Amino acid sequence: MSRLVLVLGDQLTESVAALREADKSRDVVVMAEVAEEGSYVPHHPKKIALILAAMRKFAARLREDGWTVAYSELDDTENSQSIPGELLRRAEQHGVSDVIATRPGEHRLIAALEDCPLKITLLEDDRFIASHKEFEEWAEGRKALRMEYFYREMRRKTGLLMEGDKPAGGKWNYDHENRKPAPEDVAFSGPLQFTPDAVVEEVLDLVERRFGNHFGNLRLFWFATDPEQAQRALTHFVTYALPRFGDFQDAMLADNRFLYHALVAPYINIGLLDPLEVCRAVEQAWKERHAPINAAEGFIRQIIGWREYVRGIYFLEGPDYPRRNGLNHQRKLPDFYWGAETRMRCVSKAVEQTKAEAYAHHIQRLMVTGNFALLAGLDPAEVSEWYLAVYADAFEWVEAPNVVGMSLFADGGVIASKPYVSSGAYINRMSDYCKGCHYKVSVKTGDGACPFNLLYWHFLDRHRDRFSNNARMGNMYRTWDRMDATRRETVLREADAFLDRMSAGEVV
Ligand code: FAD
Ligand code: DLZ
Ligand code: SF4
Repeated sequence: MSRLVLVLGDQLTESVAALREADKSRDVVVMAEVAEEGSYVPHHPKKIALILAAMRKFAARLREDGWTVAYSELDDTENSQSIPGELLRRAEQHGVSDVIATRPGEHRLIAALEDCPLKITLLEDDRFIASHKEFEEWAEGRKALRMEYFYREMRRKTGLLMEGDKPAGGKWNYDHENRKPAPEDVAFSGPLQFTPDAVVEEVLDLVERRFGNHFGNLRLFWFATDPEQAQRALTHFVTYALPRFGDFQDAMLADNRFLYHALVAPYINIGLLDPLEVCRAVEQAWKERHAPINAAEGFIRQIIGWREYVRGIYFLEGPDYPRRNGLNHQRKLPDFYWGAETRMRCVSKAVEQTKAEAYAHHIQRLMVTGNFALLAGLDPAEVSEWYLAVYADAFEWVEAPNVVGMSLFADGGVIASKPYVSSGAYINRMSDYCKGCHYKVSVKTGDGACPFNLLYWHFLDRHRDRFSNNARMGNMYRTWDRMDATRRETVLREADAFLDRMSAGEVV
């Protein structure tokens, strides 16, 4: 008896669990481009194009390799436009009722498959280093689930950057060597870019027609859309950018969108690159003395540490996690997140490049758009939806913990031990944004005061009950309390006025 084998748009590898379990000689692979997945949040057109182009190429490979593939194109008249709908249609067409699928990376889609009236077997997605069971065992009984300790377990498990049972170079973590401010010159011309071939061009036209109204520029489209291209993009990064990745990991430049970043997250997340192989390539560059330890460790930590850890948290915490609002923030997302004018140059530049590239690096996401959202008390659900929509690498299992947990502290401190908030001073130290800004980062109140400076104290003041006893925030509260009372009142009044103007739709 044959079965249907579901392969989703972020499961594009022959080694995905459902394909390993399937029988090429009799099972039917189901892949479906559907409007529901393209629009449950308004995904950036570049992200949709990446996924659909990579899906089409992957389906072609499977067919060449002897698989039977039932592939639904978005424009097919019979297309029911949802994943469960396409499974039902194919089940009827092929006279089967059994389906094997790799568990999706989003509770929404897992629930939809569980509700589908077919016999669906969900297999664990094992394209990760830690299984759910391993993560649960690690988390069991711990008071705090801090990434650093989990990361060490992953180093031991993989043997990456290990010398026997000791970390290479003598230290587990070179984080303090990853914080150089923005360099004058960047000696890397950016990620490898690919000219669209016929398959990609066809998808671009389709996406333009169907999702052209979504936020984001579709063209120039240059992403890799198959594993060979993605591998070349990785090699390009390791050769030309990795050696300086460590130093400038946290730096930001207004006119350089990529600095020394890898731009591989979209490829890893949809299955074009294997995370462990990516790490092995980076480790090899360190062994060959091509890259220093702070670069190799800094990069590998992001993948076997942060990436694995946030996935563990997403599934451990359960389906309500993405909707948490621990600080009860309710303010609506301002239009400047969707490209409307703002005078805050840091925010404007981060949004501008997000619109152009479906990309911003982690410090832009955390300390510019995320920091602002937290300081201004924006509704985490709206903020999270924005992140899920606008980044090419955004899938809920990785997006929600980073946004709801790490950036907005809306999970009540499961991920972060204190909120990532900063005044304008941090942004000024790590970037060149402030130089050309309408606001003055050195001005704390009055004309031209940087909004981050005002909102920083406003945040601390309105959450005093929650944070004043946090040992890591004591200094912040002591500084605030030492300010004279009139100054504190001015700061709070001006911060309120700024928020009111912003919420009224004025250009701020
Ligand atoms: P690099 O800076 O070159 O880093 C190397 C790799 O490490 C990345 O490719 C990625 O696979 C991994 N990585 C780095 N940081 C993280 C992290 N915090 N969590 C998981 N993986 C990480 N990453 C996503 O893949 N999808 C998201 O939706 C996403 N949303 C984010 C939202 C916020 C608020 C923040 C602060 C971070 C988010 N990240 C997300 C993590 C990080 O910003 C991106 O992985 C990174 O910017 C991708 O670009 P890159 O490939 O150039 O990464
Ligand atoms: C993100 C996305 C988009 C835009 N389109 C499709 C699609 O048409 N078909 C598909 O199978 N998958 C798509 N995806 C990826 C899914 O949304 C993703 O599998 C879930 O969010 C779980 O991570
Ligand atoms: Fe951003 Fe303030 Fe600097 Fe302007 S002055 S770029 S608002 S941090």
